[in-house]
Amino acid sequence: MGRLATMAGLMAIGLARGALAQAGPLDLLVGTDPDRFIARMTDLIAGFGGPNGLTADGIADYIALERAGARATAMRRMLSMDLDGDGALDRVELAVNQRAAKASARGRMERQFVAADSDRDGRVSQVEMLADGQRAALRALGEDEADALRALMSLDRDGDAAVTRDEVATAVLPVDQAT
Ligand SMILES: [Ca+2]
Ligand SMILES: [Ca+2]
Repeated sequence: MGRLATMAGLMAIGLARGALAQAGPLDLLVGTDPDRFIARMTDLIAGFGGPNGLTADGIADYIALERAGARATAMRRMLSMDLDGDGALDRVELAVNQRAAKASARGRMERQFVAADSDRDGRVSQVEMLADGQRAALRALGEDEADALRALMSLDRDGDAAVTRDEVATAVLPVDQAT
């Protein structure tokens, strides 16, 4: 998308907004497509909301679960190469795994090993593996996005500490489309 198109998109969003007139952390979630945002929020409320809607605890659970999933995926990938089961990955183990892998995967395995081996001793220790997993978790759901998700609570118009789909829609759609 070119600069002009981006500007036009941002202006359209600005015009389309109801209560959410101020720029803020939520902009990251709303992006240029309020309908997509509302669909995502509807799923989030259905999955993590309580009887009255999505609470701060529900948002925290969602953030933690998304990050845990990404962390587990990264750590599982490393642990599946740990042939002697000591919880760490060394160069010999990496080489055996690379020989068994497709040629196209070998470079990626090398890159991931080097990225995880923070102290450059040729071994990914348990501590380094966990740290690598934490980095993967933050790549999957970064602090900016977490801040934006937490800012959803600012849409709680009736002050019951829970955000409903209607409150989300009211915030991002013109008044006549928000029901
Ligand atoms: Ca090992
Ligand atoms: Ca190391």
